[in-house]
Amino acid sequence: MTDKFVDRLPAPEIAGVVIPWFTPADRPTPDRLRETSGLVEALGCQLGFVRPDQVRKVNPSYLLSGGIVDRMAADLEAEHCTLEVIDGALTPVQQRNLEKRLGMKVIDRTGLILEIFGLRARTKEGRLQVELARILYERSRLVRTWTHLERQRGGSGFLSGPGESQLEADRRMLDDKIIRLRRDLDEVKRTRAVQRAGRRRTGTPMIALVGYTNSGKSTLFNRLTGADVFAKDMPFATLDPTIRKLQLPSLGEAALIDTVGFISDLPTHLIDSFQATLEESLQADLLVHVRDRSSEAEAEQADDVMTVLTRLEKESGLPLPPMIEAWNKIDAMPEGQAEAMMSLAALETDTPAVAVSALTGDGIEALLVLIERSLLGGQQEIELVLAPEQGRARAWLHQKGDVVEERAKDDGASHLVVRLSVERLGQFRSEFPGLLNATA
Ligand SMILES: Nc1nc2c(ncn2[C@@H]2O[C@H](COP(=O)(O)OP(=O)(O)OP(=O)(O)O)[C@@H](O)[C@H]2O)c(=O)[nH]1
Ligand SMILES: [Mg+2]
Repeated sequence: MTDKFVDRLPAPEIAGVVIPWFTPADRPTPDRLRETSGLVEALGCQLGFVRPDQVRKVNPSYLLSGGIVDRMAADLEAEHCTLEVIDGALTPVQQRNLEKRLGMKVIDRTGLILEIFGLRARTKEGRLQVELARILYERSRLVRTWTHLERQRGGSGFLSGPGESQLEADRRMLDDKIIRLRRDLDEVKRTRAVQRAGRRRTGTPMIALVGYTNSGKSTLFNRLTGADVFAKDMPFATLDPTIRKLQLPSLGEAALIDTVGFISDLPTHLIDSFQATLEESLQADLLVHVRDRSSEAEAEQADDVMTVLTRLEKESGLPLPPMIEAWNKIDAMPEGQAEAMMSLAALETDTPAVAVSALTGDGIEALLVLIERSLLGGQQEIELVLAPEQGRARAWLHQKGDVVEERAKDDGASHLVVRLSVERLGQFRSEFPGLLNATA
């Protein structure tokens, strides 16, 4: 059962792609068509055809109406396609019915994104996360298939056919794998926490790039750090987080993180599995939201990014760090528009912004200045327990920080919640090493 997904698709496949839409509001834009084509190509497939199709009434067996499925079958044959991609969500039953009707493999948007992640994962952590996402996806399908079969057999009471026990066994096997993978991932998470603590101790501010896939995060990362990270015009070029040193004009050394991009309808299982990677960004002192201002779908993309971030914030319990925006790719705009974009960015007050081009280096100096200013202005709340003999640290915090809460514990220790500027926090860390980590 699971092997179906663990196996790579043999390349090159020729894919016929249908983007189902339901109401005028979700009619695919040219940008969405490009995004879908990019996803299919990122899988190493050739494009037979890409076509939006309106679903006026959902057909429970195929999602799409009989007429559309017939036309699809004809087009798939005419274009010599070997794979059908439905850029939407299929139930397991719909997927199986379509595969039977069309006589080829059918994958939906989640399946497509999981396949791409599978190709991109390079580090141990990346591979573990993708594997977990696949198995969670597979298991959710298994359960639904199973209940479906059960319903079909409904009323037969005690009947427990060989099919059902096989599915139960499959489910148990997947559960075992899930437990093993989560355990391995916990190990990775612990290693990361140790590395992070090391950076904290030295007081190095951490800055994370976040944004929609293909917005230019890696290009900006390379530009800012002089690194040579893989940046390419394709979705999910980056999967595993990379950290490099960055020199700020007056604060000196900082650490910059480049990480996986977001996409609309990011599969839930991927968010769950990539929690550790994504949370790395939430631990930063500052987020730089990289937006491709040359894209027509820019506003929706920014919304999608914020939706994922808010969800992560809720699930992890970690508050979102302060955020600024880098409005990227201004070189790809007509001159007048680029200038307008720059003035607009300067006026931005809610989330401070700078217009840049990661490609040409335009605006990079201004971005560095804004990063620095935001780090200095940023406040962070820390929570720690100080033993009675750590009176000097306590006095330091009272003098230089904003003590929000202080409680004396039975053993004479004090429990403190303190707000500090990022700069002060760095000073505290270097002056009193180990105090924050001990209670973190
Ligand atoms: N014209 C222009 N193109 C840019 C700019 N920045 C990045 N690009 C291009 O946009 C494409 C995607 O860039 P990446 O840096 O890989 O984007 P990313 O956000 O890291 O993408 P993922 O890792 O896939 O999420 C590449 O073809 C870049 O050359 C820019 O300022 N101007
Ligand atoms: Mg990248």
